[in-house]
Amino acid sequence: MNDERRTVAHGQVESLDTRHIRADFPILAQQVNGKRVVFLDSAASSQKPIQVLQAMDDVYRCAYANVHRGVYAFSEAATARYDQAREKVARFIGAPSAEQIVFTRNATEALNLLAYSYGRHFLRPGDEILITELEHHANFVPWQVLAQERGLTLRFIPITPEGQLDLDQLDELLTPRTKLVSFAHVSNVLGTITDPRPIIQRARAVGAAVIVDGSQSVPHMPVNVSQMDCDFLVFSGHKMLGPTGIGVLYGKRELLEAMPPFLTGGDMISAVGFDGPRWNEVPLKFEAGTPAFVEAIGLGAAVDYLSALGMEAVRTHEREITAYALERVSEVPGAKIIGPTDPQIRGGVVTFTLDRIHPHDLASLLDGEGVAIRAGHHCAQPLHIRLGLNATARASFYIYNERRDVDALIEALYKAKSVLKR
Ligand code: 7TS
Repeated sequence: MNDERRTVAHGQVESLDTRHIRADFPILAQQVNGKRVVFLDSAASSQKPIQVLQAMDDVYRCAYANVHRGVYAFSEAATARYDQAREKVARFIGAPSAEQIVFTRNATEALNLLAYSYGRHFLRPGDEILITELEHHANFVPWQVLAQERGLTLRFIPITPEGQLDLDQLDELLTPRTKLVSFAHVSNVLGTITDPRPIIQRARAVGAAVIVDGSQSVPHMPVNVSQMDCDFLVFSGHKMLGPTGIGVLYGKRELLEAMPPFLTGGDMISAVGFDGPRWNEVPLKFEAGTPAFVEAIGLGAAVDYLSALGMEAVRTHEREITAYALERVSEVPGAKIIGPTDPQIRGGVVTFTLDRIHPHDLASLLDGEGVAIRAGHHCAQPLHIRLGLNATARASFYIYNERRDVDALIEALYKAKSVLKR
């Protein structure tokens, strides 16, 4: 695997060799309802290659014992693999050091950690937090709760009719009271890719810390925290070929060091006496209890897999397939694409409505054809309120999807229309 463009069997040039990639994903070889699996819901969670399954299986079979405890061989082997996984993740996102990678359960837990630890420690009544109208609930609810609890003001960057952040409003929204700015690098509904740098620079000018929600960007495109210069970045392992139960919080070292712990207990202390505890060094200060180290090792294998493909090639592949899907879906009578139609600023999600067919009915009918899409508000209800829609249908793509998956989606959409006589 490398990032060169290849000519595949049917003479088409593609950036990724999807035929070989698909052979690494056992689940894609199955049939659903007697049909070839067309999995178009990777924005919710991706499928897993055998390399990730094997890395975890191997720890359980050959190197399993609790980490950071034993002086015996199994514990040392598991600890070494766990530490390596942290280093791989750090390199993958361009973090200056592995100590700046805190393992969490998922992006949601990473954002809650920030709300509890950073938010409750550094924010004062009257301070302002700036988020956007397009956030996933994971980057919405923790700030609503914090604002209510601490007397803070929550403000929102609006979206334009095309579904981009309206940055013309930024100067007005950023005030000397703004202490925190948090936004999705890529929207899980609109697919909008937001260039984080201008927001980070302007937030920095008013002294606000910046959190980037990389849940939909880190799996799909090159992301470098050092170039971006964000204060924090969060993402989930399960959306990037890794297992469930493992996520990441990257933070600037001085901020992580200044923040109090989130959860307390074993592993996160350096010593405990009857007079109280002393905290462990970063990142262990934020990792109370036995960590999900087998899952972290699985994430390390996922990072290896993606790095071997090359994240530029992953992005190019998704841009191509998204462009094709945008074109094909928009040709279906009654279909309306939600979000930017320019594939340059759109990640691998195509969200749409189909005239007079409820997205849930559509998703069920598509399932009958072996096509898995997501329907609903995609945990972005405020955005749907803003769009004036209750629900939308969403097809999302990853490294194993091919143009024929889009063709199958289109065929299934026409079939659904004829079944429902719409
Ligand atoms: N932020 C964004 C932008 C997301 O898309 C998601 C999950 C999260 C945060 C939360 O991730 P978690 O792993 O902590 O749950 N998005 C979706 C989705 O679009 N469909 O299902 C989950």
